Amino acid sequence: MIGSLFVTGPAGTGKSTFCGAFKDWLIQNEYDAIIVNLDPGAEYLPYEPDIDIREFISLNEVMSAYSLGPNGAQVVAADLLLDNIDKIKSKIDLYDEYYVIFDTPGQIELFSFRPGSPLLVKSLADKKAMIAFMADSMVSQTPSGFISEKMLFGSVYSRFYVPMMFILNKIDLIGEDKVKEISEWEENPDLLYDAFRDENTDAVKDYFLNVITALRDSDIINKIMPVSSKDMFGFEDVYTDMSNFFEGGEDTDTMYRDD
Ligand SMILES: Nc1nc2c(ncn2[C@@H]2O[C@H](COP(=O)(O)OP(=O)(O)OP(=O)(O)O)[C@@H](O)[C@H]2O)c(=O)[nH]1
Ligand SMILES: [Mg+2]
Repeated sequence: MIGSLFVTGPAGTGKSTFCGAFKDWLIQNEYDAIIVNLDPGAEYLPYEPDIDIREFISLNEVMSAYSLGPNGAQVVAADLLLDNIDKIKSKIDLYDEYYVIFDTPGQIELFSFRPGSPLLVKSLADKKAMIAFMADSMVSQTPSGFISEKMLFGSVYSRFYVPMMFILNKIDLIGEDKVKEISEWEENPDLLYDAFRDENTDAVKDYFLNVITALRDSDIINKIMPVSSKDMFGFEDVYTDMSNFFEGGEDTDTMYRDD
């Protein structure tokens, strides 16, 4: 593999759609790419996975073997991923000069907040891992929504400590002016703070002011990538950031390298 891009984010933000569309974009631009589906509970995927965890783990079998409902079974299935690392890895090893895109479960906690999650990423990615955090534009268009997505982004970062991109997906739903406004919050967190204060006059302001300051000072507020997976918009920037990190071009603007 050239490198691995793990796509995570809250449920329904467009992770699977992004994986499929970004793979198509890479292939159209003559880069080789595969998708690995790591969601054992996926009933429908908007792409054909090249490697599929459902080949090794069946949610229905987990439910009956452990006498669990669907949510409990998802948690056990997420932990069972670790037992299947070697099988997935040996399949990935067949794709030498490929970008590997990992689609992860709908519930972000199943990918990010299980005890074995960091080991999973480390084992599958050979130190060449990036995380694409998918945020939904509809949520991020309010200051409080944007801050909450950034806090979640920081929370994921604290689990893996690999470079991350903040992808603002579904921008086709909010229009150019809103995208510009969100980008301005990113560039100037003081504007974000003012907008937040206008929105939440009753909020515990010191807490959020400190959060915004901490996010800014730690580079967690740094750069967003506006994308529409539906329209295949913004993929060039995602590719540039990803390839810069994997192939040692210019330093990536996103987060810290792990070497
Ligand atoms: N308008 C618009 N809709 C999108 C975009 N990307 C995804 N969607 C829609 O958002 C919905 C959820 O997309 P998915 O790709 O299944 O999202 P997901 O994050 O993989 O969802 P889970 O795995 O279930 O958490 C679908 O109806 C998609 O068609 C986009 O860029 N623009
Ligand atoms: Mg999905």
